[in-house]
Amino acid sequence: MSVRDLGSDQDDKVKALEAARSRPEGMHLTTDQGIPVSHTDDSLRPGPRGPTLLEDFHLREKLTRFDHERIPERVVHARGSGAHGYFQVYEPLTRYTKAKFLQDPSIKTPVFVRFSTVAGSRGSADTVRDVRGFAVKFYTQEGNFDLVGNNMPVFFIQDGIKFPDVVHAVKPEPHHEMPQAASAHDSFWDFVSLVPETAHMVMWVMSDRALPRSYRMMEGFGVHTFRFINAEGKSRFVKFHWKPLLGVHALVWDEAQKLAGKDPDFHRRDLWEAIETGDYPEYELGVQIIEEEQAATLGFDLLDATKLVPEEVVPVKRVGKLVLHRNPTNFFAETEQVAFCVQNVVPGIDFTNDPLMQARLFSYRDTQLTRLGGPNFAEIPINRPLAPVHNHQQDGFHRHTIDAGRANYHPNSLGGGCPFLASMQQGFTSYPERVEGEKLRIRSESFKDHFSQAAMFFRSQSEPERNHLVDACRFELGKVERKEIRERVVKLFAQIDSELALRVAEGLGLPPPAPQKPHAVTPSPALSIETSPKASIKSRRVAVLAADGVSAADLAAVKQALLSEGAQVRVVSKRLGALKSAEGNAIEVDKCALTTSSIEYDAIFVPGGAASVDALVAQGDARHFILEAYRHCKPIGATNEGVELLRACGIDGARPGVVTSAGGASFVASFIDAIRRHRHWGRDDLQAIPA
Ligand code: HDE
Repeated sequence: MSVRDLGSDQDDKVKALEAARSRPEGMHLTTDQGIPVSHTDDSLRPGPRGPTLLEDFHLREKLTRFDHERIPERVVHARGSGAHGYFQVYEPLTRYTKAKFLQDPSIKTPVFVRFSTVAGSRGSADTVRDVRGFAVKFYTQEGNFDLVGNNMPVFFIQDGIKFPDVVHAVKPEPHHEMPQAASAHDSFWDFVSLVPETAHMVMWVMSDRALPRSYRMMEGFGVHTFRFINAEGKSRFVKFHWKPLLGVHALVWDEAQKLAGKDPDFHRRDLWEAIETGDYPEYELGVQIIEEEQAATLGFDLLDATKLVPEEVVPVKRVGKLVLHRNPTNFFAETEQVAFCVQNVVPGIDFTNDPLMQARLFSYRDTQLTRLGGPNFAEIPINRPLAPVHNHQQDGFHRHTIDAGRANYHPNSLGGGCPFLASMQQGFTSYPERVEGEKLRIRSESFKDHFSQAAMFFRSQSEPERNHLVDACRFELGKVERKEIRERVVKLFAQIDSELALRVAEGLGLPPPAPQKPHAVTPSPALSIETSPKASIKSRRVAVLAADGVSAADLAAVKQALLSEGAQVRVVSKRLGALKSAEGNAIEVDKCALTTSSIEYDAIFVPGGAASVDALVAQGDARHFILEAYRHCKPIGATNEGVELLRACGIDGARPGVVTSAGGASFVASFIDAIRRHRHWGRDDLQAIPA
C-alpha cells in the first residue's frame, strides 16, 4: 500500500495496529528481554524453605510490572467503551469544506470511537443518570480529526474557566467521596442553584436523554460551533450531529438503577455483543450549516455552548455514515490509551471563539501529558495518525520514533531542508478572522439569556417525558440534604417554567413558587425522543418466558417472525438446559431466571402451553418478570394459554402495549409494531404495580 492511500480504506488503522499486536500462539514464555522462561510458579531461594533471593530477576520483573499496571483514570469520562469503524461521506462537501475525507464517497476513513459516562470512576456502572461522551477519532489522509462530542447538544457552563468548578461539584464530595457516579447530592445542586447558566443543560440531564437504552441508540453532538472552510477560504459556521440509524431510545429510571446493580456493564456489553453478532452500530453525520450573515438572526449567540440551533430553524443535513464494525483487541491498549484532543483538526475545519471550546483546546493535551505519562502519547499505536509524521519534535519519555539524520531544526541545509514546509494549499492555515478589543475578564452580554432555551426544551417534551423530567428533579433534589439548596433550585426552575417549578416543589413538600411570566418559545419537536422516528425492531431483545410443556408451535412462529425483523430472542426459564415442549421436542434455554431479569430486555413474550403457563403462574419470579416489564412500559405479548400468566398478574390484554392472540388481529404484526414503538406510556395503573 502506498503512503498516499493510508486513511482511505476502512481497515487501514486496524492493519496498522497489527504491527503492535503480540500473539502468543505457538510461542514460549519470555521475560521482557526475550529470555526464555521455563518456571514461573516458584521464586528463587536457597533451599526449599529459604528466603527469596534478590537475584531473581524474573520475580522482580514480574512484580514490578504488575505494581505499575495502573495509569491515572481520566479526570472526567473515566468510564468508557470503544470500537473501531469507518466513516464514508455521501456526496462531496466541496462547497463547504476542503477537508479531504469529506470529498470522496469512495473513501472509507478509519475511525476509533469511545463512548463514556462523565462523572463516574472507571469501574462505575454504565446506566447512571449522566451525560454520555461520544468521541470520534478520524484517521484521515491529512492527519487525525477528533470530534470530541457528547450525547447532549449543550453544556453546563459558557466559559471553560468554570469547568473545574462544575466537575468538582458533580463528582463525589471531597470529605467522604460519595456518591459515586451520581449528581443527586448537595454539592452539584448547590452549584446549579448558584449558576443559572446551567439551566438548559440541567433540563437535558434530568430528561430521558441521560438514560440511553444503548450507545447505539443515542444522538451525538459536537456541541460547539465549528467552522467549515472551503478551498476559496470561505468560512461558514457548522454544528455537528450524529444520528443513530436505530433511532433514539431511553431506559426508565427504575430500570436504569436496577441495571446498575444487576449488570453494571450493560452498555459496554450491548456495544460489544452487537459488533460481535454483526449488528454494526450505524450513525449518520449531520451538519447544520450557518452562513456568517445568518448567525446574527438566530436570536442567541452561536459562541454560547448553552444554546442549540433548533433543527426546525436550520435543518440537519445528513452527509455521511459512521459504521462501527470491529471490537478492540485489547481494552487498555486501545480504549484506555486513546487520547482525543479537541485541537486535532484537519485543513477545512476550524475553531470559533466559543470560550468553552477555547479552554478545551488547552485542556485535552494537557491532561494527557499526565494520564499517559509524557509528551509522546501520540506515538501510542491507537493514537498514531495514518498520515506520515515528520517534524523536529524529539526525545522525552517513551519516545518510539527513531529520527534519522542530523537536522533536528528548521530551517536546515544539513537535511536538504527536510521536512520541508507543506504548500499553503496543503497546510493547515487558521481562518483569518478579524479580532480586536480591550483585554477584559468579562462575559458577553449576548450570553445573558439562560432560560428561554431551557423552557423550549421542557415545552418540547411529550407529556410522559415531562413527567419523567419532573420525577428526576424530585428524585435528585429529594437526595439533597440541605433545604435551602432545594428551595434555591425550585426558584431557578420557576424562571424556566412555572409548571416544572410547581410540580417539583409539590414533590419536595415546598411552598409553590411565585408564578413567572412564561417564555414565548416555539417548541422544537426534534428535542423529544418520544416523537422521534422508530422505524424498526432491529437488535431489540425479546425474552420468552417458558417452562416444560411450552407450545413449540407458538414459540417457533413468533420467534421466526421476530428474528426475520432483526430482533434477538432469548428463551428464559427457571433453569438452564433443555425444556420439553408440549409437542415433545427439546427447546434450549438461553438464560436462567437466576442470572437475568426483565430489565435486560425490550419486550416479553409468553407462548401458550398449559403446563408451561401453570408452572409460570406458580413462580413468583415469572410474575415479577411480567409485572416489572409492565411497570417499565415495555411491550408484552402472549399467545393462547400464555394470556393466563398476564391475567394472574392482573394485566388485561386491552392495556397499551399488551398484545394477545385473543385480540383478533394478527398477533405477530401487532406485537412487532408494539416493540417498534418501544415504550407504552399510556398505562395509567402503574402506581399500583408492585414491582
Ligand atoms: Fe471534556 N474533557 N472538557 N468535554 N470530554 C475530557 O480529556 C474539558 C467538554 C469530552 O473518550 C478530558 O482525555 C474541559 C464538552 C469527552 O477519552 C479533559 C471542558 C464536551 C471526553 C476534558 C470540557 C466534552 C472528554 C478528561 C470545558 C462535549 C472523553 C480526559 C471547557 C462537547 C474523551 C481527557 C474520551 C474528556 C476537559 C467540556 C466531551 C480533562 C476543560 C463541552 C467525550 O481534558
